[in-house]
Amino acid sequence: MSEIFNVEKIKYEGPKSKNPFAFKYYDADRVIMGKKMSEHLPFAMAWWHNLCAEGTDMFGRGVADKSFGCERGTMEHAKAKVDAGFEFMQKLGIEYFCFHDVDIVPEADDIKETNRRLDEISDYILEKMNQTGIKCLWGTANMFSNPRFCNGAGSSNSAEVFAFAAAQVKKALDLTVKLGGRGYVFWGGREGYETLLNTDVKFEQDNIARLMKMAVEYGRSIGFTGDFYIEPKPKEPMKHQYDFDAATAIGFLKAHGLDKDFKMNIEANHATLAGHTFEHDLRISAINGMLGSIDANQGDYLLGWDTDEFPFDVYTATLCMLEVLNAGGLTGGFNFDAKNRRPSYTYEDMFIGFILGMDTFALGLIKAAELIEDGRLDEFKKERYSSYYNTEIGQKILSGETTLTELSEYAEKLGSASLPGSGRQELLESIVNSVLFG
Ligand code: XUL
Ligand code: CO
Repeated sequence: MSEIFNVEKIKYEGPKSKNPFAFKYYDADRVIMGKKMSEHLPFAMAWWHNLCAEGTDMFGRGVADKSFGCERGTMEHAKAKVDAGFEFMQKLGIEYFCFHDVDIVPEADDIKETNRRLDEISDYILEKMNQTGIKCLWGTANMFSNPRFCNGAGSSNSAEVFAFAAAQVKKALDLTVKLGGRGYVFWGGREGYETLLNTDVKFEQDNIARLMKMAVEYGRSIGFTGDFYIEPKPKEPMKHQYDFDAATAIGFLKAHGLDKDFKMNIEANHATLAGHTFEHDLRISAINGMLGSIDANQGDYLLGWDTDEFPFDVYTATLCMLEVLNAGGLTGGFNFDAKNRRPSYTYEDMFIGFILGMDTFALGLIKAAELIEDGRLDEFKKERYSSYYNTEIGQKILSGETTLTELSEYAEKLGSASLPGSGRQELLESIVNSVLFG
């Protein structure tokens, strides 16, 4: 088959390389803390951004040509996207992909025809997977683009729309199992609301949980053993999205008894839109045993919406990888839910975007491992809480053997408390800098 991209396989050339089509830091076989980089970093290509999105925005149509020589909206085009995607992933050494149902086929007016197309294309994808060894990280259903989902999917006010959402989830689960996906994602899409004046929040949230429970039941019944994920996002497209952030989504899952089957898929740009750092949402997920997967991208400090940029911020990537390493890794992977800036519209830019993202996370991994080996951050944190371990009263608090009365007597005896130890934030920040740049 003739090649689509006029780019050679991307190789590791090291930090001194000036070749735009080479990795400077991502060296798949390099071992860091006992594991290969490629195992620490199961990277995935997002079908939607990479093979579908042409740079359309509110003010203008697409500038990137993703027709791959075919008429858009045809099955021939859908197959050309498969060819392009697999060539692209192979050339970059990307081992996984993620997809929505409607990324891989054009949606028909009748869902029966859409499902037939999905069967046809998934046979073709499976063939390519078997030829290349490339795997599926996760699948999902797009329940936000079709106008029927204008009031949400599981949270829709229409039972008919709810049924169509359920039908899509069922089919997307079938596809995910067929393609051996590691996980299945629920991104809230339009699960949220614009105004309380017309919204029964409890009714809508209970219905979302009903849909998720049915998904778990059905998924397990067809042999899906992977994790279900919620991908939290605070706003956009709806003003209020129910899965605001990791803490909110985890609370929702626990309240509905879904926490055993679900984990989080944390997207960097969603965390920052929620007013958190990326690493904050990773930590909240990890301490709840729910750090599953990552949508690797970044936002823009000056823009208040989801810009889905390829990650270049090494500082953030380092703090992210610190969370991931401390949590013992991901059961999912690192999906580049990222797109080129609109003026970077060529095939070459697609490769350069991935090289940037993969190198950024590779550097983050290298530096996070160095920070762990350095040990000063961990040591400081241990010392910071030491009064709970090396004083009698501290031990009693931890073991639950004390009471408000006893603590009150303790405080009264002392009369006034000394200040807690210094947080030394600036020192810790300078340690991070010296490990990054020293
Ligand atoms: C939207 C977003 C989605 C999910 C999958 O902001 O991140 O692409 O990752 O539906
Ligand atoms: Co995402």
